[in-house]
Amino acid sequence: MSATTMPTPAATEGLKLFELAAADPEVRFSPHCWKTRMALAHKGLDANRVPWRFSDKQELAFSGQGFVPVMVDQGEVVSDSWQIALHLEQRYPERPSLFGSADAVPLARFVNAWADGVMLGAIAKVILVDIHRHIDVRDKEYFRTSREKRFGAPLEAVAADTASRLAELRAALAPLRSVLGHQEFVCGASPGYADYCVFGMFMWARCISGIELLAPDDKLVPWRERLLDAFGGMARQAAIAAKS
Ligand SMILES: N[C@@H](CCC(=O)N[C@@H](CS)C(=O)NCC(=O)O)C(=O)O
Repeated sequence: MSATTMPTPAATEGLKLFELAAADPEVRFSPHCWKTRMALAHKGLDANRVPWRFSDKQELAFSGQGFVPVMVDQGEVVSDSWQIALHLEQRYPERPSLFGSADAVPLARFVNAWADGVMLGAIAKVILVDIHRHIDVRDKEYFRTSREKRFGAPLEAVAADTASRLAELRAALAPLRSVLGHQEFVCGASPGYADYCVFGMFMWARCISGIELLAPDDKLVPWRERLLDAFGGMARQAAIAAKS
């Protein structure tokens, strides 16, 4: 049985994962938290998943920083999705490998950096207003202020021209499209952590926005479908924010 056909496991005792939640606590939309969800499923693990909001910074004080995902594994605290992936690989070597081999870790690091550096900003420009609409009322002011500072303009102005923003995103995805024209997954014949770094970005948009990022005939669609179906359809079944 390959990693992705393994059924979604039951919650694993001793593993706790703090995940960003929308106003609806079932909607967990952070791209980085999705990388970790997929990594856990790949390892056949699950965690007690705790909803966290931007305004709950003090709840992460124990981790020494203020961003999610934060994972607690048998009392050991690990923050940052990349560090969590490395931790899971090291702590659970007998379970399916996230990277294939130690030699492949640097390349996965590049894919993660590409997803964070190129995809995240391009997708944000499409879905910022939807994120603001669906987050908890206590988070709205912080989100608006911090993101308007980051993008240098009001959220509505950044996301105003959806067609142009989508065209920019789709152009930026060309390298991914080229790779997936030759192979089933970024990692080759079966998915690995590099796939989850990219897929997490799509899950971010899927969970929080009604806007479809890809054209129906995009070569990336079949790859995304395969990952939505992985682990017993875990990602496909994830709660999404109610369209309004
Ligand atoms: N490099 C970090 C990034 C984590 C990150 O930016 N998390 C966001 C949620 S997607 C967050 O916690 N933001 C809190 C804030 O903006 O105050 C990782 O990969 O885990």
